Parts: sequence; structure tokens; C-alpha cells
Amino acid sequence: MKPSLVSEKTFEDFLGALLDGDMPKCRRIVETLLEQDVEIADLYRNLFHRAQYAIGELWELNRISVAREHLATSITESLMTLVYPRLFRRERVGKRAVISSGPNEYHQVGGKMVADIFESHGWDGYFLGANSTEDRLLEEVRKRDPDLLAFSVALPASVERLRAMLRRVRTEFPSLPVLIGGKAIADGVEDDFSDVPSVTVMTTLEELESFLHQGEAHAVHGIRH
Ligand code: B12
Repeated sequence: MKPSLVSEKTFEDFLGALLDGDMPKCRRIVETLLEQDVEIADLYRNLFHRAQYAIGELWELNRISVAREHLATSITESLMTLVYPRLFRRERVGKRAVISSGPNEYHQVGGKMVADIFESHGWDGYFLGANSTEDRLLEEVRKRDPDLLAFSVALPASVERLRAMLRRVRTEFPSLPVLIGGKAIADGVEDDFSDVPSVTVMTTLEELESFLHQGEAHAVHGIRH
């Protein structure tokens, strides 16, 4: 991975503009980075992720309103579309991933980033969005017949619900490889899924990228945490 192109100054400028709800300025910053050929994982991790976490802290400290947080998140989600022409540069590799935020989980930015990383590696990434119910998820898995299933969980409470969901997934798809990540996992709330077969716990987009680089085809199968 190349060194980050997101300098401290760029981050501060972006965060300031995001807090002001200044979409044109945010957009210019992202476009400049894209012109410099920033790596998608770098842009997502060192600009968007960092800014969203900073927004979360300010919200928690009551220094910004929930409306300001919603505005910032909506700008971030819109800016992610600027990356799309880059996502499909690579030839398709004929692999599919279904990605979900899991049950009762309304945080969807991280899961969408994961889906985009799959796309940028030539996979088809089907992102089911926030709050997937078990029935809806299973229906999509049957329909898409994916090579891999990935979950993104931000809330500690989502982890137990995810376990219950995984039990159902395993009944019907005993060996489908599953990746689990997200803030709740990175914070160490619960990261031991060794009782569920073929589950890999992974917390960063960089890890996901090296997994995709190494794995590409068959190595995806049978990977265990
Ligand atoms: C925006 C936001 C919301 C929005 C989400 C909207 C949306 N469109 O997603 C809304 C308003 C819905 C929301 C609701 C709530 N939120 Co909220 N939210 C946030 C905030 C500010 C940003 C989330 C975000 O966009 N993060 C950016 C993404 C990119 O980060 P990420 O998900 O961690 O993903 C990165 C990595 O983890 C990794 N990754 C993620 N998934 C995966 C998966 C794999 C396989 C891999 C490899 C990697 C990977 O890649 C990403 C890029 O680096 C966070 C602050 C924070 N620190 O996260 C709080 C935060 C997560 N929310 C919080 C809370 C408490 C709530 C509510 C309970 C508030 C309430 N009282 O209603 C509800 C819960 C609703 C629910 N049932 O889910 C707390 C959670 C605290 C905790 N430990 O429990 C936080 C941390 C805020 C805080 N500091 O208190 N929230």
C-alpha cells in the first residue's frame, strides 16, 4: 500500500467543510485527491472514516446537533459516488459478495465501503444496506449465490444478533465463507467466532484488500479466523 495522500491539512480542511455542510468544498477536496490517484481504501479510511468518527465524537459531546451529524453523513455518502468511475476500471473476476450491516444495525457507511472495495477488485458487491432481517438476507443469498458473505457491525448490541443470524445462515449454507468487521469488532466487543465454521474476523479495509489480493480465487474458501 502506498503512503497516504491524505495530509493532516487536507483532513482538517475536509472536516471543517463537512461540519459547515459545505458540500462543494468537500467535493473539491475529494476530486483533488482522485486526480492525484488516491487509493480508494486511503480515501475511505483516512478521510471519510476519520471525519465520520470525529463527527461522532462531537455529537457524543453534544457539541453538534444530530441534524448536523445527519447532514455530514449524507454528504459523505454522496461523495462516495465520486469514486464510482474508478470502481469499475478493473475487469470483472466473476465473483460475488453479499454485504450487510446486519440486524437492527442502521450504520451503513462502513458496509458500503466494504462493498466498494470488492467492486474495485473486480467482484460484484451486493450491498443490502442497513438493518437486514434474517429472511431478507437469506433470500438474497439464495438469489445471488455469492462466493462470500460479509457483515459490518458498529453497535455492540448488533454482535449477538449477528450470531443468531449466522446460526441460520450456517444451517442453510454450511460452508459459505463469512467475513465480519466494523467498529464493534475493532473495539474488541466480541471477536471470537471460532465456534462458527468458515468465519474470518477482519477490521480494516487494508486487511480486506490484502485478503482479496492473496485470495483472489480459491483461497477464499476454507479460511478460518
Ligand atoms: C452516522 C452515525 C449514525 C447514523 C448512521 C447513518 C448511516 N447512513 O449510516 C444514525 C443516525 C442512523 C445512527 C444511529 C445510532 N447511533 Co450512530 N453513529 C454514527 C457515526 C457518527 C458515524 C458512523 C460512520 O459513518 N462511521 C464511518 C464508517 C466508515 O466507519 P465504520 O463503520 O467503523 O467502518 C470502517 C471500519 O470499521 C471498516 N469496516 C466496517 N465494516 C467492516 C466489515 C469488514 C468485513 C471489514 C473488513 C472492515 C469493515 O471499514 C470502514 C472504513 O475504515 C458513529 C461514530 C463512529 N465513531 O463510528 C456513531 C456511533 C456508531 N453511533 C452510536 C450510537 C449510540 C447510535 C444510536 C444508538 C443513537 C441513538 N440513541 O439512537 C443509534 C443506533 C441505531 C441502530 N440501531 O443502529 C455510537 C455507538 C457507541 C457504542 N459503542 O455503542 C457511535 C460510536 C457514536 C458515539 N460516539 O457515541 N448513527
